Amino acid sequence: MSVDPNLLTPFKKTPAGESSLREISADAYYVINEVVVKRLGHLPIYKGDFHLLPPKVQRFVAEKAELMRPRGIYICDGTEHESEEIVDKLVERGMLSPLKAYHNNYICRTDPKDVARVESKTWMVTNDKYDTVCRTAEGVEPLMGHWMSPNDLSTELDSRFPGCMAGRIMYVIPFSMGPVGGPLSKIGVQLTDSNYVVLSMRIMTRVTHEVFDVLGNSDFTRCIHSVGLPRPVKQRVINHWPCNPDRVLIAHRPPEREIWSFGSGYGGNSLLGKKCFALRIASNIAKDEGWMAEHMLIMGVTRPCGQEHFIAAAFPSACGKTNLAMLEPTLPGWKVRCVGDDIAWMKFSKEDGRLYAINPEAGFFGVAPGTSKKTNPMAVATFQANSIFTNVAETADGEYYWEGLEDEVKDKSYHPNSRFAAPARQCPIIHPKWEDPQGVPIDAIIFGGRRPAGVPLVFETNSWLHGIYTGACLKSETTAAAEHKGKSVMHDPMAMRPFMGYNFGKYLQHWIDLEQPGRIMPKIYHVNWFRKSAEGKFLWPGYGENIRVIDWIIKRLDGVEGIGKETAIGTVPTPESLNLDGLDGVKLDELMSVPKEYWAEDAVEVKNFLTTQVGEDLPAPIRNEMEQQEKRINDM
Ligand code: TSX
Ligand code: MN
Repeated sequence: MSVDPNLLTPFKKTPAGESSLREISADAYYVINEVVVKRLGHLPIYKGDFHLLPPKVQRFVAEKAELMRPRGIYICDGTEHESEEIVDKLVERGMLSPLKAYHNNYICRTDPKDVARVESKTWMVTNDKYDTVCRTAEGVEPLMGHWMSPNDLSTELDSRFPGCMAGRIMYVIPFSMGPVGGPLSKIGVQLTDSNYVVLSMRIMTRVTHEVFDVLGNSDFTRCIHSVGLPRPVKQRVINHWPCNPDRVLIAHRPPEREIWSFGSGYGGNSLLGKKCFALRIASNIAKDEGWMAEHMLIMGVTRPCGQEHFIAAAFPSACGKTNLAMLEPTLPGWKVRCVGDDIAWMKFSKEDGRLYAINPEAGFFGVAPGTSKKTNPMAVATFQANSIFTNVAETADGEYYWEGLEDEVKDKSYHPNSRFAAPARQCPIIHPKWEDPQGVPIDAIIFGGRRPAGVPLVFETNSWLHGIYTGACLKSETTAAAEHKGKSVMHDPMAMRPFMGYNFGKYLQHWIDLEQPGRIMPKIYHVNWFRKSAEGKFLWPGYGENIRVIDWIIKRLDGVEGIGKETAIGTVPTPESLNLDGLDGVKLDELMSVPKEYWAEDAVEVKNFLTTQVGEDLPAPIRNEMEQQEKRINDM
């Protein structure tokens, strides 16, 4: 069956900003309802009952089907049968192959041109440019946020989406970020022509028709995704992975709660619930509604005495966030349980004034290389079944392979950004409250980065405001792999640089505004597992030993006296206060030192960064924190 071409109107661009791709308004809908349904009537519905969708979802689906002209519609329901049906089809086609050493694990290889998030093609679309980016100094390219005008978006969409699903099935994925119906949760509906995306969304989000029942009063985020390769395909499809790398576009319309993604089937480009929705769009919703959408893990830490604390932590990439979220403590009697490894949605309770956090995701989409029984046994246990591996290598025995695994296998090709997608519920140390719709109460927020020099293992910030300032100054060492620039320390404010949904100055102001009478503000810390000696050796063993740092943090939360030494940047542990039982050779002085020369130079660099990048948008209280800290450093 195919679409009757006579029923397809050529796509018309509307003037001045309003893309004609806008969904039909509720008022206008009844007029054209018949037309839309008639058009849809010629489209086979491969699964699901269109008429059972809530009217606003019907309008969304019908309008976008008319635009993208798929050969049929498949309404996902999240059942096991659905997953089997799609997996079988993909295995038959060669897009997926079973990893025979495990139960229900599959491997998938992408087109080598489609292997990572594409920041340069990711845009926020707002009428006012300065709703997206800061008023940077003249000639300075904004580092956070990438703005496109609504008019330009119309042009870009009009040249990509009409007819882009020709010959393909359009999958309708109803999903919830957070437990379905929970007070902190949000609904999305993603349209996609990629069944890999369907399978991945089923792991990473909660895909179910139940979301339609809770759509009554609330709205949903509209997610439109296409691999951008209508049939008949003119290019060669590599690895059975359709994509259109030259035409990639990922655009967000925060006021409309809408996401358009074209040309890539990979990760954050195509699993729109994750970075696009749960961070970029959600941070906008959070600002409007008074809560927080952050790039943070959530962990529960239980001390030998049985008391538990919850910690949220933000790190730039390549700092081992997933490893920390599933930490195996080396100190006896301690227990860590994982609530989430990437994103935290947090809101202050009106009842007890504490900050409650949920993990909006349902799975882990982790970097595979470096993940092993040694570095993260709990992650390894999590992906033994029902997982999808993308761009990893496969051994002759039907096992996954990448660097860092126990057995060294040569000549196996995996990509450095290869990934596992695994259901969170399979994690042996997943927290019993990980799906509590109310969330868990956060006692401390940790920022961190890869800082080879100058930055102590841990320090406590002086106040909520000083903590925000410290988060705004977050930096981390990166390997500029492709450019062969070697390693360099880059700014990644709040670990949100690639995920900022709006003007970073306004984001900082939002954090400031969160401090209100009656609220119990979490204490804010900064950690650095990656400080090196003059000889280039790591000064801290890291991994499971990091529990010793968390022990100190919790003692500080408890108000234990005499364990902190004030410095210009915050409070570091006194030498005796860090539990080093059974650890030899840690050079504590070197690890904890706050060198004046380093921080004086850093103060200048940071001031330059905040002045040129945030400019007038930098809230006065943060500017004040910056000036106070510079003074303290100069007085050292
Ligand atoms: O994840 C890491 N964490 C956090 C763990 C809970 N990694 C890996 C980062 C890449 C994703 C680390 N690497 C950590 C760390 O705490 N620390 C280091 C640096 C390091 C590497 C090797 C050693 C020590 C430190 N090896 C020995 O000391 C023998
Ligand atoms: Mn992340």
